[in-house]
Parts: sequence; structure tokens; C-alpha cells
Amino acid sequence: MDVLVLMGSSSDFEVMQHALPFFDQFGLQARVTVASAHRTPQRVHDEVLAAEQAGASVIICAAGMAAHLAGVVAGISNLPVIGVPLASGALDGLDALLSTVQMPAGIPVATVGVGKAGARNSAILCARMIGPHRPAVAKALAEYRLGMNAKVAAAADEVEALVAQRGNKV
Ligand code: RP5
Repeated sequence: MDVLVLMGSSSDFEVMQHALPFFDQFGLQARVTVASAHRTPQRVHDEVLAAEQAGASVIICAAGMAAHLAGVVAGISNLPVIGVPLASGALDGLDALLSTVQMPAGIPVATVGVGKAGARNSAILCARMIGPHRPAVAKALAEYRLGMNAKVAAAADEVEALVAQRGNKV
């Protein structure tokens, strides 16, 4: 196993599923499951220890509301922990963002953005952590970057052509 993905609830999967294609793209093996820091603390502990024993390099923790999952996991393990704050409940993700990112010194959590972009970036960040130690992952990351560059270049061409057609008129 390369990555353990813990979600505080099955309701978090709707957003976290957006990370899955990136694990495939970068050739990373991920275990994706549910364990809640509040509702099932023992399960969180057991999952983290099992992942360490299975050779995981990174743990992703996704949770909403009072999102303590990433911080708790970072307290248990010395593996790097990526926190994905999710919008759930009255405060629309701001609660989860602050709960995840504002860690006390000594117990770091690498926090990505709220929601789908954060879910995707969490998987890409795993690849960037593992890539320097695994050439196939580094190669897949390089190809991904080339693909993005080509997409932006094509979009720029399209916009420039539109502007030229309009003759700079607003
Ligand atoms: C958090 O509370 C979970 O991570 C989820 O985002 C939120 C709501 O959970 P459910 O009530 O949908 O299970 O712990």
C-alpha cells in the first residue's frame, strides 16, 4: 500500500472520489475507507497502524465540520498527513478548513483546499512526495504536467483567436 485515505464519514466520498483517478494515473496503491476521529477513534488508530505496517508512505484524511481526523492521525503517526477539509454543515467548509489547518507546532498537517480541488490535489501531492523515490511515479507526474501545459497552450490560442476576431472591441 502507498497511501491510506481515511474519511470521517461515507458522506465524504462524494467529494473524495475525485482523488481516485489520480491514484490510478500515478500508479499509487491506495486503501480508501471510513474512520471517524469522534465516532470511532479506535478504528482510526487501528487503520493507521495497519497502514504503517503495510508500508504506506502518506495518509490522507478528509473530514467536514469539526474536522479533527487529520490532526489526530498526525498525532498517532510520523507518516506525512495531508488534510482535506470538506464543506458539510452550516459553515460550508470554513469550520473544517480551520480545524484542519490550525495545528499546534510539532504536529504538522499539510492542508489542501476545501472540496473537489483539495481532493484532487491531495492525491497529486502524494505522488509528489513519493515521486522522488520511485521513477515511474516521477515519470507519470512529468507527463501530467506536460498534458496541463498543452491544455493551457491550446486554451490560450483559442482566446487569442477570439480576441483577434473581435478586433479588441468590448
Ligand atoms: C464529519 O462530519 C464527517 O467527515 C462529515 O464530513 C461530517 C458529517 O458526517 P455524517 O453526519 O454525514 O456522517 O465528521
